[in-house]
Amino acid sequence: MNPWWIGLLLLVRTDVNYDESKVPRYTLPDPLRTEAGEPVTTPEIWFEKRRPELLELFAEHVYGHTPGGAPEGMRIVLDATDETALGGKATRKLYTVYFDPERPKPYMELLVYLPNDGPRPAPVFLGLNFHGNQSVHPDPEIPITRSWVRNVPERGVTNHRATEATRGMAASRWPVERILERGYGLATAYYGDLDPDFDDGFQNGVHPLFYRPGQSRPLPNEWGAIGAWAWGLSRAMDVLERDPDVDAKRVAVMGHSRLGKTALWAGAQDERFALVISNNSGCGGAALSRRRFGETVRHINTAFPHWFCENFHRYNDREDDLPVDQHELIALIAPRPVYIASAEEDLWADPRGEFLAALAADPVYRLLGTDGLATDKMPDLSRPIHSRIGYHIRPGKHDVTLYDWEQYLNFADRHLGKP
Ligand code: GTR
Repeated sequence: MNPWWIGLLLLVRTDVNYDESKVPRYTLPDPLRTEAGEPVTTPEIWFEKRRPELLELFAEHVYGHTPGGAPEGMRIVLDATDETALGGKATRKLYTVYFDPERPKPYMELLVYLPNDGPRPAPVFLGLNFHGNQSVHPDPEIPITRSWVRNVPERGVTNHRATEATRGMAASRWPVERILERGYGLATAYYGDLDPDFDDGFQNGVHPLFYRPGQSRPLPNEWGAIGAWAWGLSRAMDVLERDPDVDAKRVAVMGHSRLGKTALWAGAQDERFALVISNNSGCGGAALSRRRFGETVRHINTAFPHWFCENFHRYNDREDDLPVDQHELIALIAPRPVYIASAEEDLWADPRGEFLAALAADPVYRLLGTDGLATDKMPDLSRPIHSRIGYHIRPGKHDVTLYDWEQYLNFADRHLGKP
């Protein structure tokens, strides 16, 4: 029996702080000081010493270590090319990446649209999607994912298999025509091809590919789901690098929410990404963990025990003991352009904490000779800042909107060169 007040208690969670005056005092770790306490005063010390040290700390304590690079024998197959897609506006390429040379699974399907009107090779936005490639556009030629998907009863998805009715269900988050019109391509893959988003002890997805004899789950300091998704973005980059129609030096990696956390971690590790975009990524993404505003380390590790590495669970209610905080994740992207976007009503993701993390990454960007974040005050709603660290907060909820995309396109024009 479920007394009514349990429901009410769950609704008005008492363990979530949304009150700025209750944010505890905290001291952020200094990105410009090595673990041995030496100041980082030159780009050389940053790149040779501090950056590798921070990458190691994030791998060891937060996301887990990732096996390096592509698996031996990985195969990239171009299944189809259509130069008359979307009424002639686009060239559509369908790729499948087979990770295991012996077996058909796991694989990742990569959908690429390139503008027929734009320059070639084209700069490209790359992002993972939540419901299968067919969800990003009603285009009937996109294969419906055969991977495990989350149920969406309104679309007839009840047994974890995507249906025809899911075509274009996320189209509002992927303004494909607009992106093409601006001269960019779009590449996307389904995150569930890499690791289905539920806690199964890492038996499905790409993790088992890398188990050593006798190993049946990642060690406490080895990758969780976010690590696997980020690794998949790097494999998508492997594909884009080989596509002569893509300008691989101008690939922007973008993600929303848990996939925004993923985009940041991918961009931090893989310097081939020329630009990185975090859309409402929140806790474990762009937001400072030490603020404990909205979602906390405990909340996220409890609801999603498979996202981070096991070591990260040690920091539940012990944020001050973390050897890093999320501003240093942003700093790992320096001097490459990075964009942090928040939404006013998305308090769970702590918009102010996202802004403050961007600001605390600024000294690293400045050390490397860029303009960093061109303000030290949180901007008003819909007043985007497009310095090398970009930031905006827009009205509305946790989502990806056309407004967000317009900013990303403008930001990419500015920092990667207008196509
Ligand atoms: C929430 C989670 C957030 C965010 C979001 C999403 O439930 O608490 O950290 O990742 O899911 O990915 O949509």
